[in-house]
Parts: sequence; C-alpha cells; structure tokens
Amino acid sequence: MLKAEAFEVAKVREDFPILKRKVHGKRLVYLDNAATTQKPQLVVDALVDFYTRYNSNVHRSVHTLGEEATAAYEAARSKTAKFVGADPKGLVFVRGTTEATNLVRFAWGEKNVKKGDVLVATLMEHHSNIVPWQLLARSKGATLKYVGLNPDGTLDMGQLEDLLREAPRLVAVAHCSNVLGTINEVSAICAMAKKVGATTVVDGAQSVPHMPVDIGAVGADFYAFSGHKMLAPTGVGALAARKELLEEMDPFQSGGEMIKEVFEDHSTWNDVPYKFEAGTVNIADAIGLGTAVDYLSSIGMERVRKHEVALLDYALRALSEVKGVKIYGPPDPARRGGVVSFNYADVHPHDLATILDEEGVAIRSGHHCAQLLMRWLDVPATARASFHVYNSYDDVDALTAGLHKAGKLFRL
Ligand code: C6P
Repeated sequence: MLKAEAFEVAKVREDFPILKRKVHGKRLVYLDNAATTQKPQLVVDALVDFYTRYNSNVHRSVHTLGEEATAAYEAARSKTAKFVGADPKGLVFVRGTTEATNLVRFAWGEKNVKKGDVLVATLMEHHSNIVPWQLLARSKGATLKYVGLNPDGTLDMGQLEDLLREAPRLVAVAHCSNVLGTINEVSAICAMAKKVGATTVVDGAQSVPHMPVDIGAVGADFYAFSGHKMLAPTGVGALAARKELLEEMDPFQSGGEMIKEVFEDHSTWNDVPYKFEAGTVNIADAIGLGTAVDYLSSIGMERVRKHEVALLDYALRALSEVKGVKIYGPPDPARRGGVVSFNYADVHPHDLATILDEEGVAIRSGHHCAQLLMRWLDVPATARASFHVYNSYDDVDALTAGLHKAGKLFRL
C-alpha cells in the first residue's frame, strides 16, 4: 500500500484550528473538502488583521487606510493571477464559480449568442455550468446540447467531435468533476473548440484548489474558480479571461466603481477588471484568498497533487475492499482529482453520512448539484469523500471503519 507522504501532514494539520475539535466525542475527520475546505489560522489572521488594522474601502480614498486596503486588495489579485497563470488585468474577483459563469452568461452571452446557435456542455457539469447556459439558450432561442460519458466516467470525445461539427458558439466544461473526480483534457478540448470558433468556459472549481493549473496553457477563453474550496474565505472567487475579451464585453452589474464617466443619458465603463467589479467589493475575503494562495504556494501545488493522488489511491483500494461498495469515476488515481463518490449496497447516502457523522467523519451525500450526472449514473444520490492537504491515511481508515460499522447496522 502506498504510504509515502508528499509533505508532513501532521505539521500542516496544526495550521488548521478546527481540526482540533471533536464531533460526537470523536476526532473530526473532515472529508467534505469538495463542498468547502477548512481555513488555516493564517487566513483567519489575515481577516482579523484587515478589520482591526486597516479596514477601509478600496480604489476611492486617498487616506492611509484607504491606500493600504487598496494595495492589499490589488496584491491579492496579482498573487491569485500568478498562482493560476493568468493576467491580473484579466482576473475579475467574483463571489465564486457560480457568479463567474453567470457573469459570462450576461456580459458575454447576451451580446454574442444568437437565435439558432448551439451551446455545448457535458453531462458531468455542476449545475452552475449548466443552468446559466439553459437560461441563455432560452432567452436567445439557442439550443443547449450535451457531451455524454464513457462507462468509466470520462468524456466521450467522439461525441464532442460530433457536436463541434455543428460549430457551437460556446463549449462549457469542468476541468475536474466534483462527483466522478474525472480530470478532463481541457487544453485539448479548448484547442478543438477554438478551431471551430467556439468560446470556451472552463469550470476550475475542483481543479485550482488541488493541482497546478496554468490557465494560459489551458487556453480557455473563460476560466472560473472559487476561493472557499482552496482554504480561502467564502464569498470570493475569480473569473480569468483575456483582457481584450473582457474589454469587448458589456458590463455585468452596474453602479459605482464600474464606470469611468456618468452622464444623464449614458455612461462609459471603467478599465477591466474594474468594469466587472461594481459596488464595494469583498475586500477582506479577497485579501484572505491572497493569503490562502501564499499558504498553498508554500507547500507547492505539485506536492498538494502528489499527496492527494496517494490518498486517493489508498482510499480507492480501501473502499473497493468493502463488500457492497460501488465506486464511481475513472479507476486510475492519476486521471482523477481528490474526490471519491460511492454507494454502499442499498443504504441511502444520507443514512450513511449520518452514521459516519456519529463517528466524527464528515462526508457529503446527495446529488452534489449534478443531477444530469446522477441520472446518467442511474442513482438518486451518492456518498462522497473528498480530500485536501490536511487529510491523512488515518482519515481514510476512519472512513472505512465507519463503513464497516454501517454495514453491521444494516446487516450487510
Ligand atoms: N460544488 C460540491 O459540494 P460555488 O458554489 O459557486 O463556489 O461553486 C460551484 C461549483 C461549480 N463547479 C463545480 C465543479 C463545483 O464543485 C462547485 C461547487 C460543491 O460539490 C457545492 S455544490
């Protein structure tokens, strides 16, 4: 069994105060990282530091606090952009992946999608990379079509090629599935889509937090991710795009900050990315994201990925030895991110999650905002364990022990 650690997990765990708490008298085993990750003390400290030392609005006031807040907010943008290989001028701070895809829907889609156009998504997308395109298709008289999956949970590239022959206006795809863990070949997909003139939207919610990502190399027109899944606070994320593309687009939300000049009958727009950051932005949490980026960079994303692949390998083996467990997604850990979705005989995933919670083990159960995928899997829901830097082999063992306990309770 693979036991090598890419870094000292015990030391990393000390940075996360919440991991010291007990749940039902048991050690907290937090395996719900795909939903949201825990936060290191450094990130919490960055928020406290902002609010206790230099809380002020940004891009407005020339006083010392205002200057400091602006500098910290813009430093967070530069760090975040560098972390993902994006141009800071093309990195818009948003609430998260969902707001990013909605921004694309309104600011790009309303202007560029026409009646009769074809839009393409995949059956493994999260609802936030489906519903905006459904609504866009409906408002424009376009059609949304889906790339299906192979039995192992990878994308059916033949079907994608067929759909590309229809010259779609948009191709929307996840870098990594939040249920199957499948890592899609997004660089190849973006290159293929570009050849037929399609605009690409890559959902990086489950990739940026877990592996090195170079958005420039991916070649996506739009790339979205959420801070709260990468050790940062909730309420902040980013949409990265080419500066020129953002410049061509209409505004998303309107009001303060996004304007250059306002006249009685019209207004002109601020430079990008500010054109897309209307009103008072989420200053503290963006600064927190910058700190989370520093923290992850200090470990190194190559090592984060190596750690998760090792855990995943361990977990896939351990779970497949529990009789009655069915695991979804590609069997090769090198082809998937750090999530394992499964079902255990006919135990409902919510019951399983409740029993595991009694043992201090937090997993997610449900449809994971991927109902098209649930239908494809032909299940109403799955249980899901997902990893991050502070998870250990002991955590996987606690999960397996909890499953054995559930097995006994249900007489499996
Ligand atoms: N998935 C999960 O438990 P927001 O909520 O906007 O930060 O992220 C949305 C989102 C988009 N794409 C993917 C692939 C995702 O996994 C998520 C969030 C969580 O799987 C909550 S449903």
